[in-house]
Amino acid sequence: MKKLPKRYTVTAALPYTNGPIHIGHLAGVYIPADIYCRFLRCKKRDVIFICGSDEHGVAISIKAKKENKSPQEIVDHYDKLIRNSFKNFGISFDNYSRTSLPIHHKTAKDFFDLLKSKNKFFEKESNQLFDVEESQFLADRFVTGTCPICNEKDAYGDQCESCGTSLSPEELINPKSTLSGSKPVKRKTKHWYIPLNEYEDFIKKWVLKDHKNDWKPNVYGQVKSWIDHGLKPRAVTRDLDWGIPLDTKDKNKKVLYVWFEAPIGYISSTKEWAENKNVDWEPYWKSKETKLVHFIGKDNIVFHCIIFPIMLHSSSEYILPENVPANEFLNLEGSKISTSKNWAIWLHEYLEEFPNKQDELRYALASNTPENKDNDFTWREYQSRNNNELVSIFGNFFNRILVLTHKYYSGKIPFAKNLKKEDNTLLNELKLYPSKLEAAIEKYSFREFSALLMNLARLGNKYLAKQEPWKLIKDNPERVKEIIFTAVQISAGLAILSEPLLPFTSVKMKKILNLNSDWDKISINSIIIESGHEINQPELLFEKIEDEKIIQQLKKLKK
Ligand code: B3M
Ligand code: ZN
Repeated sequence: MKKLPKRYTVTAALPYTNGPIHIGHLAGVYIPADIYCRFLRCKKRDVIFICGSDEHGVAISIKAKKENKSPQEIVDHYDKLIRNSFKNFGISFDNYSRTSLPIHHKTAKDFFDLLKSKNKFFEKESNQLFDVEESQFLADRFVTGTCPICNEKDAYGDQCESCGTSLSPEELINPKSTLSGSKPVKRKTKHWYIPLNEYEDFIKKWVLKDHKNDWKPNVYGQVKSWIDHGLKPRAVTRDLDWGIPLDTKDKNKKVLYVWFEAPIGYISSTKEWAENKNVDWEPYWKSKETKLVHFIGKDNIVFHCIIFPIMLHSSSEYILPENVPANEFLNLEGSKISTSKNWAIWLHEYLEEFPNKQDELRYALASNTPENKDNDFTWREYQSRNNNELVSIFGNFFNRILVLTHKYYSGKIPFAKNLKKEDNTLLNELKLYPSKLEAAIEKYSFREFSALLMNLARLGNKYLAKQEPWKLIKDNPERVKEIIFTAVQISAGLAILSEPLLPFTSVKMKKILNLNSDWDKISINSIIIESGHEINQPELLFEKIEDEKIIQQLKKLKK
């Protein structure tokens, strides 16, 4: 039996504060991470769930320019919007910070100085792309061109989003400034570089050997293809006026590259959390007894599986991530989600149009998580997941049992004299669910988690349909007591085991059942609720979503 980690540090990708959160972010990163952390809390593990806003980077400067606002105004607006929509949706971060805060500027600068003091960087003067009209050096999203690896038309100066390769501006074919559209010239400038090429053996051993079997194939495959292409030195500074200044005194606007400092944002957010809790942050990032897991989308794999681990490794003070279960992309109604084309379902808008239906979306997205390949969200499928599964199976089973308990026994769980074979078969099946669900989580398979939970409700439904207690109540009331007693245990199991995936519904169910939850108890004894226990009045857990609601959403999207 593998020794359990003493504590868990779980991070979710820091969203850029240049736009709202959409369902693609939720499906790929935040719901999986939230299910994982809620599950660990159900198991009473020591876990911190860390995130925050990623507030630097060229994308924010571009947005500011476009809206004729300052970058600070842009990040303040979206940080608030994003923070609120995560909170309303039940993404249970232990801390949500932001990289424009002083604590992050200091933490990132200290990290840079630590590596510099260990001679982990080298400084080099080179010819960089420069936009004369804007008198601005061009890096990252300030420059676009054809990707030299996959020929994608609009690759960026730091990364090609379609093949994921990390690039440098001078590698782009036919580069063009995204500020003025002009053809860039070359200008001399000095930058600090991290020689990633010197760490190829380290990455080969750590990823390609040590994590060959426990990292997801899509992640392992991408890292392997980078290694095969060979790692190159990467600039960790930029000539920009928005970012973390390298040296606050000198005015030539050298800042830390956003992808150098953003992952350090996980550490600053942990420090902020620890300060608020008055505990020590270091064990969560420096102790070998800590399991570090990064939840990200596939376009962030190179930064979380190669660059940031090399930074952590070369500091010789920090631990490395145990796993980076990156998911693929979620498409919407057959097309790629696009912020610029407004082809997205924004989280804050969803909550306005479907108030209190967080779990309905969580369930639809988790059941469809793009775990190993891109997947498609359709409103029709969302409706059928809700109507045919949450309403007709899960909610219907839970409600019928409680209505019968009130009808026959005025809300008191009946005493069952002797359970029959089919009752015990069902109860033994219930006992297996905690470990079945745990196995799915350990594989970061949230689709499986979601399907298993619905299966348990199906078992309950099937049992009720077969036993038909409503037909026996006159002639065989004793048998009905046994049936209701057995079925109530399934309801209680669902209330407890649904917490990671359906947190809002789980709270409702436990309230109705008057139940405290203990995840691990179920695998020992599936009699969760004793006879005589009083339950409260039932309320419907889910309601049907009508066609016109879906048609309205499709119209809105196509507009
Ligand atoms: N801000 C997410 C993105 O690519 C990026 C993640 C940073 S995690 C340190 O949208
Ligand atoms: Zn490419």
